[in-house]
Amino acid sequence: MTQIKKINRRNFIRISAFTIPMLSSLKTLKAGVSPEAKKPLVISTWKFGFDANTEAWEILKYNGKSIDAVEKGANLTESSHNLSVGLGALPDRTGHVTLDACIMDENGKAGSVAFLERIKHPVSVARKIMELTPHVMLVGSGAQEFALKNGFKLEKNKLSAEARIEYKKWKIKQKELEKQGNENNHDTIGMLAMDSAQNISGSCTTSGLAYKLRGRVGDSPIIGAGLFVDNEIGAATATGLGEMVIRICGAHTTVELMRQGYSPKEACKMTIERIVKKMPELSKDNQIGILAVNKNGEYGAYSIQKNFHFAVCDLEKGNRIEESGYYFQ
Ligand code: SD4
Repeated sequence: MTQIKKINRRNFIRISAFTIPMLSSLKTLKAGVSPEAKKPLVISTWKFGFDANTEAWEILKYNGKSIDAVEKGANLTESSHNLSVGLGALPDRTGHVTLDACIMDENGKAGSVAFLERIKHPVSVARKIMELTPHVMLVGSGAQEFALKNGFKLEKNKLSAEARIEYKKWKIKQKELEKQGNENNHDTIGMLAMDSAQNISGSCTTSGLAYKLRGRVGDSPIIGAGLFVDNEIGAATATGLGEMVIRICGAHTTVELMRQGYSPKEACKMTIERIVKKMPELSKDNQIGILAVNKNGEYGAYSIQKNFHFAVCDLEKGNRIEESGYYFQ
């Protein structure tokens, strides 16, 4: 039997407080290209997103395309001797670095690589897959073969000095370190950019979870999980324990919430709340951060735990680090 809920005064105020701003935001989103939109804009996960933004801004400030900005920005982090992104990162439990990445453009085209070894710029391989093949995703040796055929170099099969030290320590103290769920273990770079033509693109690149099982693939190369772009609405990207993000298609969910009229911050918050509700046990000790931007150039972020920083660069305030709101106060 259908139940019609009586709207009393209190309910009306509660509903209006949410729906009136939501409807007005929906109106502007549906209006398409708006001259008031804050553009260009680039936003990236974590503090190291600052340098990636600087690189991306060099493209955006000269009216370059968002797809070039998110590729070049992510490339910078991939070659920055980081322990979580690129070939200098921490390995899987067999001692091999395996990389995941994806990219998505304003036309909804996407490219992705997973379980890729010995190639320095997985996000650029993903872009080539997007542009040169009828496919979205290549993995493992097939992805490597494709990369080599398309001009990428096979790098040495060797851990960085820092990663080697950490891996040795991990092998000795495997048990305790496995339990660690802190900021240092969750450092994917996800980048979202809107260019002066108001077109949105995104990229995401990572070595995945440190000491993962060989062959494990996280959310970062999965379109809809680690990254999603819909140029009519906006884009979102995720970082943190990929298994949790995949289970709720985190980035796609966030974009769909923006399509319903929620602001980027509200959408990120609602996605995080859904993750916590569906996976309460995993949420206690793990971090997920979601970042989003909409077609008006508004951005937002939210995480499960404290300490999810991100970098934003726009014309008005330049490049800076901000911290998201978070669920467990
Ligand atoms: C993954 N989300 O592979 C990625 C990487 C990350 O904490 O952010 N790890 O699950």
